[in-house]
Amino acid sequence: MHDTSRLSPSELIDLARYPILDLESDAACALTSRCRAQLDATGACELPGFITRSAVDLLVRESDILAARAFHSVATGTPYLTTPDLSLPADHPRRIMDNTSVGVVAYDLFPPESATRRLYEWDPLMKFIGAALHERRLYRYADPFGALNLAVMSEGDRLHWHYDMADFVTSIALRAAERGGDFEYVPLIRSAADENYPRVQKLLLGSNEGVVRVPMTPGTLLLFEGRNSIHRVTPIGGAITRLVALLAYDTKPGTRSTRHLQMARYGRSE
Ligand SMILES: O=C(O)CCC(=O)C(=O)O
Ligand SMILES: [Fe+2]
Repeated sequence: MHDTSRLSPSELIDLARYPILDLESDAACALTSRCRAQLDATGACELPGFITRSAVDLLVRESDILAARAFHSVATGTPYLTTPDLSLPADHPRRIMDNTSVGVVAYDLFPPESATRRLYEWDPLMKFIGAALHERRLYRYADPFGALNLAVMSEGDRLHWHYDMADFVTSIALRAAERGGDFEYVPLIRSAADENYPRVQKLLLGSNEGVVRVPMTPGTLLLFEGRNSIHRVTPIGGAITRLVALLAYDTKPGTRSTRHLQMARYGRSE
């Protein structure tokens, strides 16, 4: 049998479909320009089957072991991840609170031989993602906990509607829950110039208008610009935990989290 722990990161990726090794090649240029067009149109780019089926099995096996080390937190907050503004009416989006409940394995708990970790630390993947995101030079997060996360979501867990603080997030879907656990978003619902509160309020009060659902398909790499596209993960049902790897890159070096955010997400800080 093949010793899967020795696989190089390139062997985890379907390179025939996603020829990322030579970014100058015509095939890679066609792929990255397709990604950029999708990101411009919707703030998201889905790459189904990016990780091969057998590699997904390997990543799930190691994630199932790592999941035991997840820190579980429950937090109540607004979509803006700031404290509610009590000077506003009670049904204003900046006052509407909801619960997020999630387990997270921090980067420092991934052993060096972890295939997920080796994929995250592999430069060709980072260079491809940079090219797909408008040719930007990328750096891995400098945060010892936040650079790579395994999100572990069990029955009742969910992420409420929110915007991200980072410009973009890269996720790899590893295993779907029996029910729920769908990633839903409203493409570019706000911009730097317009918060679009009436539309956000309708969404928070239950409207489905404009909501796009990304089916949880193991092996999909998702590039997502979450600063202006509000998103959530619907509540998990059933006994199978939802597993997603979250790979954090930034356009500048040295980005770290605050002590406060580390405590909230990982239950410990440096
Ligand atoms: O688990 C996911 O699919 C999305 C995670 C997310 O939105 C976040 O961590 O901010
Ligand atoms: Fe998010």
